[in-house]
Order: sequence, then C-alpha cells, then structure tokens
Amino acid sequence: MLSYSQRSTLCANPTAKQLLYLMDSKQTNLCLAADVTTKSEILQLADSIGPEICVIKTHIDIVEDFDANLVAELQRLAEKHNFLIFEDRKFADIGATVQKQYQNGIYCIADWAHIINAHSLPGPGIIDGLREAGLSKRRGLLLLAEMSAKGALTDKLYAQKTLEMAEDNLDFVIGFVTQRKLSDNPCFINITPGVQLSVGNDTLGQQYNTPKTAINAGTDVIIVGRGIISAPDPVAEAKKYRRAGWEAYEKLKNED
Ligand code: S5P
Repeated sequence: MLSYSQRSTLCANPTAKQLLYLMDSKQTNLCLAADVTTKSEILQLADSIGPEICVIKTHIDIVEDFDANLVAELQRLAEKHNFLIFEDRKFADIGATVQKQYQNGIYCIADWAHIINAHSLPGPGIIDGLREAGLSKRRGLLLLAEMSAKGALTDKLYAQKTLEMAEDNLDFVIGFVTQRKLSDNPCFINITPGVQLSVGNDTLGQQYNTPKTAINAGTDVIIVGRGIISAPDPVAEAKKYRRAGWEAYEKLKNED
C-alpha cells in the first residue's frame, strides 16, 4: 500500500497533493466537522483542535453571525495549524447555478475553501460549472458517491457512475465522500463521515462506524463531528480519534 505522501507525488491537483502530503507529515487522517452555529465556537474549535486534524469541515450557512472576518480568521488558523478547509456545501444544481453559488453570494466559497463537495446527481455539468470557478484558484472537488444516512439512495450503481464521472475529470475531482474505497487510482482521496468510537446511530438517520472500520474499508480521511464536539473535553476526544485513525492506517500500511 502506498503511503499518503507517496500518493501525493502522483497527483496533479494541487489540493490533493497538499492534503496527502500534510496527512503524512502531520500524522493525522482526522477531519473535524465543526457543526456549530456561531463564529466564536468555530474559531475556538479550529484553534484548539487544529493541531490534531488534516481538514476542518464547515457548514458555513449554519453560522448565525457569519462575516468576512470569520473566513479571514479561519484561514489564519489553517496556516497556523497546517490544515485545509472543506466547505461541505453539497452543491446539487446545474453547472451555471452552482458556479454562482460557489463564487458569489454572501459566502464567496471559492475564495477560501480549499475543498468543496457536490452531488453527482445532476451529471457532469456540475463539475464543469464548479471547475470554471475553482481550478484557477487551485481548489479540489469531492463527489458524494455514498451517503452515511439510513435509506440513502446512493446504491452501488450510483457510486459506480459517480466514479466514472470522477475519472473523466481528474484535474479537478480529488476524490469522494464515501463509506469505502471506490477505486485503485491513488490520487482519489476517500473521505468518510458517520464515524464515532462505537457503532451506532442518531435519531435522524445518521449511522456510525468506528475509525478502524472506516480505514479498513479503504477510506483515507475520517470525518467526526458530534463524537468530538459534543464530548465533555473535545480536545482530548479529538486526540483519541486521531490516534484511532492513524493506528488503523499504520497497521494497514505495515501489513502490506
Ligand atoms: O453522507 C454524509 C456526508 C456528509 S459530508 N453524511 C454526513 O454525515 N456528512 C456530514 O458529516 C454531515 O453533514 C455532518 O457535518 C458530518 C457528520 O457529523 P456527525 O456529528 O454525525 O459526526
């Protein structure tokens, strides 16, 4: 099995390269889902948990007191702690519309998010629309191939077709939001939500696997939200997830 940094040298997309490289150098495959609704909470999480993560994932539209300063501060903390910013916007419209949603409006996502994601449902035009706004800024796109929620419509055929769309767009698509590894192409980064230290679910359809199960299914990055942010000591909890994710990766690498 290639290491993250070996894979990094093979990738053309600068964001994919940077992410795989930083995961190995920082020894973390943990992404924090910072699903909180105020500026101060996001920045506090980013500063305190920043040293443990490779990516912070935001839902910028849930922040009640959003302003441009939040983005500037988040970028500063990303530099300080060496992590990337992933805006989990889940674009899902025609190319012309998502392009505006990506670069315009209040959030101007293209200006600050290294990584965004999109549903493959609308077909390849969604990638073309996002690429026109993002590639010149050296951004990367993840396609949602499989969702973690119970009853999701993302079956095997859907995931396979999503993979084919990604293969046709290797310059901009850097991987997938998925529950497992979808392809042997070392440049595709598999990112998996629905992760907690014990298997379970929430009351609204979310389903959880452990870090070890996710990494053993071939994923590269584990996304953890409430498992960390709802814990009494989020920093201590983040360290646990970081260790669990990294140990599972090292074990797989050494078995090879
Ligand atoms: O299939 C998915 C895709 C995503 S990006 N399932 C998910 O849960 N997510 C996101 O991951 C979701 O929007 C949330 O921000 C995070 C999971 O949060 P948790 O609190 O359940 O760990």
